[in-house]
Amino acid sequence: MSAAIFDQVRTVLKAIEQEAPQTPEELEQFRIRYIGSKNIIKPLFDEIKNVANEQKREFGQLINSAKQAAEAKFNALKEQLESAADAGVAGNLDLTAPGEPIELGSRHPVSIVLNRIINIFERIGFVVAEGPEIETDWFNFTAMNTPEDHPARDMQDTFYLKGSTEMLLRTHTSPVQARIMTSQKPPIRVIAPGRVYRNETISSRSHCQFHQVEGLYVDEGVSFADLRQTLYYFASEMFGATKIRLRPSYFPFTEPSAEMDVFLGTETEQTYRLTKGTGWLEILGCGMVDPQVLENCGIDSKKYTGFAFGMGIERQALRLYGISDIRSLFENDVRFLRPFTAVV
Ligand code: 2NM
Repeated sequence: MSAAIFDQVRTVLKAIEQEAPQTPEELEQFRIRYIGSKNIIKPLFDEIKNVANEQKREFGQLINSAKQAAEAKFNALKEQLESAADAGVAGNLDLTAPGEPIELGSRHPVSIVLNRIINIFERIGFVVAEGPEIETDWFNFTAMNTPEDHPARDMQDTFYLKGSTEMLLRTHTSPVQARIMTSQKPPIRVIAPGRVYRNETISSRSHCQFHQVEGLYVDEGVSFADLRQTLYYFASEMFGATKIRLRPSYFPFTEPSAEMDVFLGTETEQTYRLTKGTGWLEILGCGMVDPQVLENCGIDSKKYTGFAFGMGIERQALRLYGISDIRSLFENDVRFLRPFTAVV
């Protein structure tokens, strides 16, 4: 009885040694037969109870050696087949084949316009300043002299963070200037470009997120004449304008406040349409920084004065490129955006 069982195991062992699977499919058959959950070695372990006591140890070792032989052979063959497969892939590669073409991107019209504006102001000593888009009520409104009951603070116009009356998405980039003024001493000459957020529910054409650039100059003796000359320089560089005009306006953070128009004339069809036949185009808002704003930010308003201005970028981009629908600036369809590459 015992001898027959021993022979049976030896036969299995010999079979394992003679097996020579060549393909992944054959190797899988090998695995199922000798290693898988229904392998043919497993039942042999049960035979141990039929083996004479003094031979049990030897029998156990014999079965284990069959089991180990199966596993060792499987692992070795598996590795061989895998490295052969890798070599096959490498062998099939045509290293001289032309590569996939890399498509070049292009600058977004908003970036092009923004970069031009920044560049114009950098040439006269302004430096770019940035700040967080999630702001506190204080930096966005209170520092900017916007009273508690001002309509801009309304939930209808401003996105507050969920459950908060204190944290909001900035509605302009003025909080960037407020942060600069509270942390630096004049002279301050900054230009603050960035994304701003307003809750515009009026129509599908109005957008809740757009880009703005604001400028600020604070020093001893900064005057309205400095404001006017700086903005004239900007208008001539940006639009080739030869004339500007300032019309009285109102902002909570400036006094006096003004709106600047540039003269483009009505010579061409485009300028006629753009200026509605008047030759004048409204570009930006500006003014002398309200002394209260300076004081709110810890700057002595008896010693220092400042001017500031701000404009929306999308609006300028639409005009400069004759784009008729603002939504095309947000859809990021490359077929629309690519033609602007040339204008960088
Ligand atoms: C505008 C118009 C007028 C402005 C004011 C300030 C600050 F921080 F100095 F008070 N920053 N930007 C300002 C002034 C912005 O945007 C139409």
